[in-house]
Amino acid sequence: MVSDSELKVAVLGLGYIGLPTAAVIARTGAKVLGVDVHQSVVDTVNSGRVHIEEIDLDGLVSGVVARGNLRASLQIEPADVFVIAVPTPFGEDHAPDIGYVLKAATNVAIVLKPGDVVVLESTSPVGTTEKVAALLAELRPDLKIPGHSVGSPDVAIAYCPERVLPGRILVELIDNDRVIGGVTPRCARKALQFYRRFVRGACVTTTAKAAEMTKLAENAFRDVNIAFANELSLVADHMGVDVWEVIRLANRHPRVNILSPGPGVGGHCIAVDPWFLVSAAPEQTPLIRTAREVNDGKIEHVVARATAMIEASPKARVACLGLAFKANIDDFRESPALKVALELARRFGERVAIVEPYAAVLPAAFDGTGAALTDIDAAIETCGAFVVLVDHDVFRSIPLDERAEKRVYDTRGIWPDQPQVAWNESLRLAS
Ligand code: SAJ
Repeated sequence: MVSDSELKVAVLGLGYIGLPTAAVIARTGAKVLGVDVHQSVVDTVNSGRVHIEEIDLDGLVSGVVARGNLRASLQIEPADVFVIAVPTPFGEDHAPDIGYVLKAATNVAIVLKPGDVVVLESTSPVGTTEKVAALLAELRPDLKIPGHSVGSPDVAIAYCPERVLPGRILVELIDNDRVIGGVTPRCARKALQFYRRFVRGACVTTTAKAAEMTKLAENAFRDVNIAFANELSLVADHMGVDVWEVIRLANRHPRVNILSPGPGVGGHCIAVDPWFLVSAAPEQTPLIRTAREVNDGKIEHVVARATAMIEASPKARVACLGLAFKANIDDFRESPALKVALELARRFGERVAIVEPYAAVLPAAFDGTGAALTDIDAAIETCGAFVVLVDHDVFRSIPLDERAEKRVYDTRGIWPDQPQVAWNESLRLAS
């Protein structure tokens, strides 16, 4: 096995997963090349800076770039290990699009040589890693590709899903257990030797298909559980009961652990991945599909209740707190908070103040609505109504005396001490 400092790794895709992964591998002393299709990303990384917000990532990247262990390029180069971390979006019909994965594999094929290891980390429909192997076999008939040749194969191909939580990526990249699925058991063993270099958690080997489905199962599990909490919040709103109190009390049961309702489920993972299972096995997935629909439907419910509160306070300016898809991050992808705030901005225009400490300017979608980006102190001074959409720490820390007189619709339950006042009745009627 080559030493860490001799190892050459190419990471394809320098996004939320690829860049931290490349930096963590570079920290072991390996020579890492990050490959991305965007010149701006390549330039940013080569100057030692980052294009995404993630705790401690900027310091890590500037250090490994300065030491010459990480550099970025538009072009692939030969390496010992290739890690594919590109997006797998879905189309209008919720069918997954593995085009970027196949494009990355086509790139790898150009420089692949005997002894190399290829690992796919992108969340992918079951069977994708075998498609990657088939593509490599087609493009490189000179190499013995596992599953497509007899005798000992020249390269190893495996699937190892990322499992990191945005906001904790650098910690979880090291500490989380990893599931490593090989196209063959030998492939899994080769990939395991690579992950052992930087992962402290357990590395468990299996087949590529089982690893692919495991990743989808993890995110579908969370989606279904959040959908349960969101459905409870609909029932509680309908009944005029405080859902947060009910959940706190129910969770005192030793075998109950209800998650938190919110304005819906966002991000590029949990709101997307369950569809990969549904589209592959529609007849077998009524629960997973319904959970997706419940979580997406929560957005409309929140808009209706917020609208009722705003109409019941005709003179007040309204502050929408948060646009991010979850607390303490700058990621607005698939964000239910953004969708709700945008709809309220369209309905109530200049009355709406958007408070988002992680945004320097309002997203372009707000152009022409009349809503303005406002800081939290100005919002407290000028707004009479608050719609809490994201549980950022800075919102959570606002003491009661600064908001006791406000009308509040708190979709995240961050202010349990907020007085319940009569206008809540109008919210109940809207649900
Ligand atoms: N949410 C709730 N209520 C909760 C928990 C979350 O409404 O009780 C919402 C959040 O506000 C957010 C969405 O769900 O809008 C997703 O947030 P999250 O923190 O649950 O998950 P992600 O999308 O940031 O990361 C998930 C993680 N998967 C699991 O926890 C099973 C992470 O480990 C994965 O690596 C990541 O997806 C991914 O990349 O697949």
